Amino acid sequence: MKLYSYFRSSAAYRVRIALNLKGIPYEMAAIHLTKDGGHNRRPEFRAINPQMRVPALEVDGGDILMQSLAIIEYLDETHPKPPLLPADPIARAHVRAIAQMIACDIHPLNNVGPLRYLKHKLGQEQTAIDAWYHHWVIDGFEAVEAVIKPGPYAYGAEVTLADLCLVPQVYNARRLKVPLDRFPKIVAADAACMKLAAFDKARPENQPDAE
Ligand SMILES: N[C@@H](CCC(=O)N[C@@H](CS)C(=O)NCC(=O)O)C(=O)O
Repeated sequence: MKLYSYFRSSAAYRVRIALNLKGIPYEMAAIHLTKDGGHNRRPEFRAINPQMRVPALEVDGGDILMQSLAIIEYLDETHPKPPLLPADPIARAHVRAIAQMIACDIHPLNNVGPLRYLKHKLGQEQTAIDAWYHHWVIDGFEAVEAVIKPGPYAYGAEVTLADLCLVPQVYNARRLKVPLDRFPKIVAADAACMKLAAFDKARPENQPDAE
């Protein structure tokens, strides 16, 4: 498999964790998201992913998959051990909800494209952009904090899809200096995950394209 990734991309980070947890070997193609206006906007990458975003995963047979949650569910279906969704349908729905609170509601507001638009098209100062970033992370984390059940992971005793979304979002929040002291459950679940080699190996700092 070949993963199109960028060390700081939290969506790619989710997929790196899944690949590591499943023990799936993969080749990495680094796509720089900021250099020269973003190498993801070049025609050759657009041909790979028309959305011009990472991650994209080329699977055996040549198909190219997009969207981290779809990729992770594909990996979970094709490599069921360890499962990333609980067996119980109610628990599955809760885990998917936590994942989507982060991937669909927090992350898109803080993504490279919208932040660049705020700066270059809407002429916002960096302080206003940082305030925007902090606001949406804190707003989203308040809800996530209310629903997660660390035990020690975000939804119980096993790592789930919820953790794969939570850990990269916490990494981003720390990088942008969002205070996390109001979110003890989030911090505890993140710390539990970071003790696992699969999460450690997926960290941005441990990627070949890290700067
Ligand atoms: N919903 C998508 C989000 C993918 C995404 O937006 N990736 C970001 C990096 S985290 C990206 O490639 N941004 C490039 C850009 O906006 O120019 C997923 O979960 O895969």
